[in-house]
Amino acid sequence: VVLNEPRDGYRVITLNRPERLNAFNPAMHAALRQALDAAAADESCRALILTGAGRGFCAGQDLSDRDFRAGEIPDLSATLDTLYNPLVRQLRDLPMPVVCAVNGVAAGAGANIALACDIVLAARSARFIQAFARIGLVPDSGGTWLLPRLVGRARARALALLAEPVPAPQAEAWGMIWRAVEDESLMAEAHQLAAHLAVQPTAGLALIKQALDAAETNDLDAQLDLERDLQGRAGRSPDYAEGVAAFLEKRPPRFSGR
Ligand code: LHQ
Repeated sequence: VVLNEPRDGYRVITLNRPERLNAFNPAMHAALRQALDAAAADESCRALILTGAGRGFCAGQDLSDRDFRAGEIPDLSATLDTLYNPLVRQLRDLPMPVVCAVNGVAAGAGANIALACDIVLAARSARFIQAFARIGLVPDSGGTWLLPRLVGRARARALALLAEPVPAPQAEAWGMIWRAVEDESLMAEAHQLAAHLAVQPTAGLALIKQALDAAETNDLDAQLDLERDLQGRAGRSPDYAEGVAAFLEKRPPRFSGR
């Protein structure tokens, strides 16, 4: 249900239940978590691409799953606690950049998991739907936190309350994603980006992610202190030494990722 393809310096993780537009069931959650764990444990893996098989990226929770059928009273808090929330935390805490290649519709939790990635590329024909309100639910997987930060309060409210689709070019114009690209070139662009990131100072990039995440809740004073601490660590890294040496010697750097 999840494909894990190693490339030179990075991995492509593909949600693979195309007949259900890659909707999440427990097996897909487990396989995705395992693929992310394996990537995090592999020092030679310095970037990730997350994408979907077939015409969709991810339609969120599989609503045909037995546990979510009408008639049984589901414990959705438990579902979030055990499946979606750990996934979002894991994505956010990965010590390498994650490029999301949104190949088609991203709905419900599928939209918010895409938006939780570091750099979001989307095919022009893709769309993002906060589908939750259509079925009486609340945007989850970090959506209520992330959306207002990405697109502002007014758009976040309307998107969540109306559950209207946002086409990828609109998402780019609003700053919800990095770029919308031609459908045919989506994967080529994602690979180019991941291959570039895979030879950058990975440990430094992980510190950048940490700083930007903390900035969402820190005040300026706390953030200045954090920048001081993280820069201290970055300054002791072999890749900083290599970056400066390469600059002074007017040659391309060879970063180890450490
Ligand atoms: C699906 C799904 C799907 C099953 C398409 N499930 N089959 C967290 C915690 C706990 C519980 C609940 O949820 C959550 C978080 C959530 O994610 S809640 C939101 C769940 N997702 C949705 O409400 C989206 C439901 N899907 C749709 O609205 C549409 O399918 C979209 C807009 C994504 C795509 O529309 P179309 O391009 O017209 O495709 P389609 O509707 O024809 O779907 C293709 C097939 O995929 C179809 O099956 P079929 O056998 O008829 O070909 C759909 O039933 C199936 N599918 N989404 N979430």
